[in-house]
This record gives sequence, structure tokens and C-alpha cells, in this order.
Amino acid sequence: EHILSLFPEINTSLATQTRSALKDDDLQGYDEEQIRLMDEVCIVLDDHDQPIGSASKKVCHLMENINKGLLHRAFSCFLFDSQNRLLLQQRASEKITFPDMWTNTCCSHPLGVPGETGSTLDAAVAGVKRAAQRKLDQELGIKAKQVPVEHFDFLTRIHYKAPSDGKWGEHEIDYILFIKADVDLDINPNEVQATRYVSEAELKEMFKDDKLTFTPWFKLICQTMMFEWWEHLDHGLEKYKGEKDIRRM
Ligand code: DMA
Ligand code: MN
Repeated sequence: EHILSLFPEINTSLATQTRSALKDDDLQGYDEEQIRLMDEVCIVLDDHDQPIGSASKKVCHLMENINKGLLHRAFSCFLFDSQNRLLLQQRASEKITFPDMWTNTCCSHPLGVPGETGSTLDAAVAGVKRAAQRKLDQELGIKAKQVPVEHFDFLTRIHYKAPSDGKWGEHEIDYILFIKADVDLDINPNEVQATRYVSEAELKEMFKDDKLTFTPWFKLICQTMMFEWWEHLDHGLEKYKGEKDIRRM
């Protein structure tokens, strides 16, 4: 049976959904701006990262749908300054999924719009770089000029699933992007409550602090490839770039 037949909510064209998430029972009590963002159009994928349609961010993040196999495209951006310190963010309390957790610089979804979608790996990579540039500005106030799309490096894709609370969660093919840039921050408090630049040693210390919580995808990446990539940031990162296989986690 084709996976799409399980999901009447999914548009098989990339048309924008008309029904507003604002009037939705699932979203009562959450922050109004974050509710509005649940209307964004995400790219729905098969297991091989081929776009098979689109669905709202809300539909894509309900565990009820994830448990039936619904999968979407995402990116995780890691920004390093000229001293090779990684910029972390702590998610705002307003976030509907994974509020208050520490995580990598910026994560989000390429949207089902021209320029951010794509079936070939090259087109998809170009799409997530544009999406990363867009969200670095929206979340952290980093202007596009300081993070040109051609300065991002695509490393690999990670397929993972993670519940947030009972109702919400993630199930994504996540494109890992690195960028080295010294940037000016102007944080959006609706998205981010704190930021911190860390060395490898400082991040390892943070993981030992019981009072801090971390997003599941950031933990997965740190438990596997992160520190190896970080060691090679200035020498030898080349061999890790543009991996064709999807890492299943
Ligand atoms: C979604 O991140 C993407 C990943 C890799 C988990 P997010 O919840 O921060 O998305 P958004 O900022 O669009 O709400
Ligand atoms: Mn997601």
C-alpha cells in the first residue's frame, strides 16, 4: 500500500494549505507566533529522501502521523567562529517541540517552495542551504551577507525519529550543514532564549551538567560523528563532505 493513502491531509502537489492551524484544537494554549509557523509547508519524503508531497509542519510533527511512518526533510546547521568554537542555542519556552533544550546553532525545514525543495541530492542540498540562511536570520538575526550559501558545507544526511512529549515529535531526514563565520547576533526571543559559543571541552562539560537538557538529534550527532568532524574542521574535512549514504539512527 502506498504510504500517501494513509494520510488524507497530505497534498501531493506543493500547494499551500488553506486551513489555518490557528483554529486547531491540537494547538490550543501554545504561543500564537509558534502556532502560525505550524502552517509552514514541509516536504514529505519516502525512505530514500524522494519528495512525495507536502504537508503542514503541524501534520508532520504529530506523533499520531509519525507512528504511521510520516517522514519529512530537515536541516541542522552548525556554525563555528574563527576560533572553531561552536555556536549553541537554547530553544525558547514558546517552542511547541523540544522547548528549553540546548541544541546546535539552528535547525528547521526546507519548505515546499521553489528554491528550497528538490529531488536530486544536489538540488536538495542547494534547497537546505537557502533554508538555513533564511532561518539563521529569523532565529538569530544573522544577516545573509555573513553566511553566503556557498560557504555552507553539506556533510551527510541522518534519518532519525524522536518523540518530544506524548503528542509531538520528529521523524526526519536531516541534512547536516557546517559553516565557519564570525557573525553578529540579534536573537529572536520567540525562538531562542540563550546562546553560547563552546569549545569541544566546554561542550563535553555541558553534557555532564544534570540541570541542562539537550535535543535528541543534537545528542545523537554528538554521540556519533560530531567530535570527529570538529577535529577536522580546518584539515581533512573534505573526506566527510557530500556523503551519499543516508545514516539511519
Ligand atoms: C526542526 O527544527 C529540525 C530539526 C533538525 C529538528 P525546529 O524544531 O527548530 O524547527 P523550527 O525552528 O522551524 O520550529
Ligand atoms: Mn521536523
